Amino acid sequence: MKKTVLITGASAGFGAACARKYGEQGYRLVLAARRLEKLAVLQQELSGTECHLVELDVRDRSAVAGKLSSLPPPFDRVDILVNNAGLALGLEPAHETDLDAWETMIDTNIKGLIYCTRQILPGMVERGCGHIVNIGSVAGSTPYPGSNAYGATKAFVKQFSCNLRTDLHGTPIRVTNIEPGMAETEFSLVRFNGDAARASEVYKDAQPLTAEDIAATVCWVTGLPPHVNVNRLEIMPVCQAWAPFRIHRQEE
Ligand code: NDP
Ligand code: 8X3
Repeated sequence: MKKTVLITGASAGFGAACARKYGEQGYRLVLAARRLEKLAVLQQELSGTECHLVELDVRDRSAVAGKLSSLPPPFDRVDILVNNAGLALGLEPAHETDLDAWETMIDTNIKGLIYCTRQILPGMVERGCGHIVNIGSVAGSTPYPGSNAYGATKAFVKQFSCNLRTDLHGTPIRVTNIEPGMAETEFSLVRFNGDAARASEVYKDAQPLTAEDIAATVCWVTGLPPHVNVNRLEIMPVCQAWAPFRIHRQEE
């Protein structure tokens, strides 16, 4: 039977690539994001795929509840939820950062993710079928300068994913946290507030992951036999690795 996948943040980057990949594989799609016009273009591109678009700001708790509880059949039976909507804002050190930016990241990456999960999960449990894929980040495990609140939101996603697994023990529902490293999408453009030159510096002379790499990973994880649960999957481009510890030495 045809399965339904709901992807948040489907208007760009990983989310749009997941939509294309699941579309190719014959899934029915529920695509959510704030930029409805981008979703409409994607829907046109995916002609032949059953698509339902939802203009949604995941930070808006009542909109999430209202819109995701009133999906028209057959889109209302969500088999796979890809909690992908998210962002980083800025790279300033904690003492210089904009508190609004921290709040936006917390509202989107943490609160948006739990609103969507809480809305979709009961139906999965009732039907005895479902997979929640959260898009975390290497930043949820590895600190780096300027990651402050962003990394902390992804650490939440990592632990929340594990805790969901423990609550769902005894049900067939699967939960996976995908933790990508550097990938070229609109991510840096958003992080640097539309500064395209600064965003492109991030990827200069490197070979970052692509959105398609992550979509292939998400589809692979959800396509595994139903008794297999990938708990966490960290994925980096070969050109990226961890930094050494930094020692601040006193001046002579
Ligand atoms: P993009 O900026 O390309 O895409 C982000 C998507 O999230 C867009 O579709 C955007 O849609 C959506 N989004 C942002 N805020 C909201 C909101 N309030 N409500 C609904 N949708 C929202 O970035 P990526 O594809 O790279 O990022 C996807 C996820 O992957 C994020 O969670 C990010 O933290 C994570 N990630 C990214 C990495 C990277 O290097 N690119 C690495 C590791 C993790 P719209 O603006 O239309 O609402
Ligand atoms: C996005 C990857 O390294 O910029 O989560 O934090 S990174």
